[in-house]
Amino acid sequence: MKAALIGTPFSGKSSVFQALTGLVPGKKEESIGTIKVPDERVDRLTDIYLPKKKTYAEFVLSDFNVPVSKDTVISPKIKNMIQKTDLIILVLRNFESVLTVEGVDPVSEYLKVKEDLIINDFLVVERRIEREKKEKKDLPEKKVLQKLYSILENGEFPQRDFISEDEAELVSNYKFLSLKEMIVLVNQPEGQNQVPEKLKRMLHEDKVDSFCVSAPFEVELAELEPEEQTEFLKDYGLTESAKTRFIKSAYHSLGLISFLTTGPDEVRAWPIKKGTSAVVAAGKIHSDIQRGFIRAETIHYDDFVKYGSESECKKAGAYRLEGKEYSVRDGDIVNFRFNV
Ligand SMILES: Nc1nc2c(ncn2[C@@H]2O[C@H](COP(=O)(O)OP(=O)(O)OP(=O)(O)O)[C@@H](O)[C@H]2O)c(=O)[nH]1
Ligand SMILES: [Mg+2]
Repeated sequence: MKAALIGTPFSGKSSVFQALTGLVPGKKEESIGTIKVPDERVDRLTDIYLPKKKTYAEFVLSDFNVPVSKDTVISPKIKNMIQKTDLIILVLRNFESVLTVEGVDPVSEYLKVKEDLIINDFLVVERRIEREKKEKKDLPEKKVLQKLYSILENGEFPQRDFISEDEAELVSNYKFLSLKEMIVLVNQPEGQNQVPEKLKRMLHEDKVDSFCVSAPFEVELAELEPEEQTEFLKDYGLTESAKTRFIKSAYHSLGLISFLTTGPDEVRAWPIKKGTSAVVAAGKIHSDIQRGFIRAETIHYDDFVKYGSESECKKAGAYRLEGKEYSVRDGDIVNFRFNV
């Protein structure tokens, strides 16, 4: 899964990048880092299978170092980058900064970015509908475009449940920005642990997940050993790091779950969207496995722990042979049988 940081200049994007990945962004145009998703199921299965390698689910995070115009943070480069990502992380500045003459106004920052994302898509939809009229062609996605037109025209985000997955698929080529999942991080002084009320209400209405961070505090925290981190957080009345909150929020916003694979080579967690069928999940591992899919041998992690081994699971009836359409569950340990 890919995620990308956007926001006004000096809002703290690069500091957030450092806190989440542990890497200091360089001078390059794009800095890339990974965020591994801690998963005790992977740890426990690794202790049992002793594989050569263990691999957690991960997010690949991008931070951009490109000039942003005064009028919009969605410059052509940023737009291009958003189109390629699964998740936008918008950082809003809610602290006084000597680096800019702009005042502190996270609500306006949010509304401006929202407007820019929406206008961008509205113009694309409008142009496409106009062209279709001229060409007198009936586009298969016409209805979806008309739906989008009416929502975007009102300056609203198309809600996730407003178009079905099939409809979204029909317009996937357009790479609409306003259909991307987004999380808002409000960067504010340490000790202020609440998103300002007005902003919170707006984000709630827009179905956008949010939480606040103090980026410099989180950078310092990320440099500590895990045990020290717990103490440090407690001193500030917190229980979770920004990294932990980000992972939870990203899984929630993107509707993700993880399934697991085991073996002598690798124990691994794979992030997929809730509701993904077994055959599509197989394709995440390799296209050959999807193409030659026969069955998904499945044991749920909880059953594996309860009965202690694969053979005990079989005796207890907890070992299942699932077909292509089986909807993979969080914590399923899957072995795909395939033939190519
Ligand atoms: N007081 C305060 N300073 C912060 C906070 N977050 C970031 N800063 C400082 O603000 C400056 C800009 O932070 P960056 O993380 O570089 O912000 P950015 O959004 O990446 O900035 P650009 O990439 O230049 O647009 C740095 O000096 C940070 O140390 C904060 O929450 N409070
Ligand atoms: Mg930066």
